[in-house]
Amino acid sequence: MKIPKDHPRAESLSVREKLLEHYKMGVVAHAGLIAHGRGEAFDYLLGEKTTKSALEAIKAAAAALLTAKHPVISVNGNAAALVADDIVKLSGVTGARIEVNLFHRSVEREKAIERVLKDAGATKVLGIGENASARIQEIGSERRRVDPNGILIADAVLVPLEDGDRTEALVRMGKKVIAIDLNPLSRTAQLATVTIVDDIVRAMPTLAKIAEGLKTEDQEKLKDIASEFDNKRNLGDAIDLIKQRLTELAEKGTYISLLEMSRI
Ligand code: PTJ
Repeated sequence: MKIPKDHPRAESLSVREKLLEHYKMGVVAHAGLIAHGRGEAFDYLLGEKTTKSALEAIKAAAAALLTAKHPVISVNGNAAALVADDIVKLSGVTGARIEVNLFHRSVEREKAIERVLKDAGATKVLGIGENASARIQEIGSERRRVDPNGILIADAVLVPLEDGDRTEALVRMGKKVIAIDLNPLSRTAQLATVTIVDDIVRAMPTLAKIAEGLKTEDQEKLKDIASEFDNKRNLGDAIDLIKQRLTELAEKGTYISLLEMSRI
C-alpha cells in the first residue's frame, strides 16, 4: 500500500507495511504482527521517541557488547524485517556474530531471514538449519536450539523483541542479556541485564552509532559504564515516565490535548 507522505502517522504506517511485506516473504511470523501491535501501544505511552533513560541503556548496551569476548546478536523475524542494515552495522562495529534464533521455528523462515541479512551485507549468519546443533536444556521452546559457535558460547547476547523464558535461561547461564523491548513490564525487560525500552527502529541505529563512538575508549572505562548501569532503576524511570504522561493527560482530559502531546 502506498502511504501518503503527509499522513500524520506516515512513519508508523510504513513500519507496518514493512512488516506485512516481510510477513508475505515468510520472514515475519503471524505472531510477529501481534507483537508489533503491543509494542506500538507502549510506544504511544512513552511518547514515540528515544527517552533519556533509553539512551542511558543504549550506552550501557554498547559498552557491554564492546567488552564481551563473544558477543552475539540474536535475530528473529521482526528484527530482520525492520533493522537488518543496522544489525549488520552493529556486528561490524562490535565484532558480534549474527545468529538467527526463532520462537516460531522453521528452516524456511531461517533461510528467508538469512537472505534478508545477507542482502543487507552480512557475510556469515549462524544458527541456520543443522548448524543450530547445540541445545540449551533450560529453554522449553524451539529457541533452545542454538549454534555452538554463537549463542552457546556467547558471554553477551543482544535479544531484540524477545519472550521471557530464554532471557531467564541465558542470564542463569551467566551471560549478559541486552534486550530491546518497548514493554518495561515484560518478563524479558525485567530479567535482562540491560533493557533498552525503545522502538527497535530507533534503538538499533542509535546503538550502532554509539558503539562506533565508544569503540576507541579504554576497555576499563567501558567495563565501568556497563557495570554501573542499574537496570531496575532504568526500568523504573520508563514506568515513571508513562505514569507522568498519563497523569498529565488525565488532568488535561481532552482529546485535543492528547493530540498536542503526540500525533496519535
Ligand atoms: O520471529 P520469531 O518466530 O522468533 O517470533 C518473534 C516474536 C516477536 C513473535 C516472539 O518473540 C514473541 O512472541 O514475542 P512476545 O512475547 O510477543 O514479545 C515481544 C515484545 O517485543 C513485546 O513486549 C512487545 O512490546 C515488544 N515489541 C514489539 N514491537 C517492538 C517491541 N519492542 C521494541 N520495538 C518494537 N518495534
